[in-house]
Amino acid sequence: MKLWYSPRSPYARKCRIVAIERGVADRLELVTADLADPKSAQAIPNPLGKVPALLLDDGTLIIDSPLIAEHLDQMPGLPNLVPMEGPARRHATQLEAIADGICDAVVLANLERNRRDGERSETVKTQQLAKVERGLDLLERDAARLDGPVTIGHIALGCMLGYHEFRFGRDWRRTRPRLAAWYDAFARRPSMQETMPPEMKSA
Ligand SMILES: N[C@@H](CCC(=O)N[C@@H](CS)C(=O)NCC(=O)O)C(=O)O
Repeated sequence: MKLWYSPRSPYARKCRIVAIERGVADRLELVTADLADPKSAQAIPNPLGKVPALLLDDGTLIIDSPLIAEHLDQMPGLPNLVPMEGPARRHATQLEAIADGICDAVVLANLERNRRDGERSETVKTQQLAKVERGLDLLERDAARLDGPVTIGHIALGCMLGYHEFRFGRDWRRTRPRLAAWYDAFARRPSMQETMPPEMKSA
């Protein structure tokens, strides 16, 4: 099966980490997409032109990172990352949803600030960054709940914090010491290191 990804995409990174953590990464053929190059973006089999996109050997297309992650989690491999049911599942998938939602806001705020003069909306950028701040505050308040076995929620959170810091710097840490400490420890995992784009390491 083939996974289209771009190295900086936090959603694609989440799927690659799931594959590594579950010991199924060797089953994935990685296809790099350059989202800034229309030709490369058009080659992504996702009609929405987004990564990640997973194409199974039988031609089935799976898009949207939570669904791709769940598919990778259901393959035979190391212990699961998406709990099957009950409060554990709700907690893991809610954490994934808030982390992905913050990522969406970071992506939009970054797009907005990079627009040309005259096209940029400070209002949109400010609104998106306010979502990021509120989301990070919630995660800081709930940081005690991050203890326990690694799930898809932790992986999504690690990818989001890495991407946010890459785009908007380390200021977020000032008022979120518990989240920052959690991230620093989590970022040392081999799967996080292996999937970290070089420009993120030096950011
Ligand atoms: N909800 C999607 C979001 C994927 C997404 O927005 N990917 C970005 C890269 S970080 C993308 O492909 N953007 C290109 C575009 O929107 O044209 C997921 O979780 O997979």
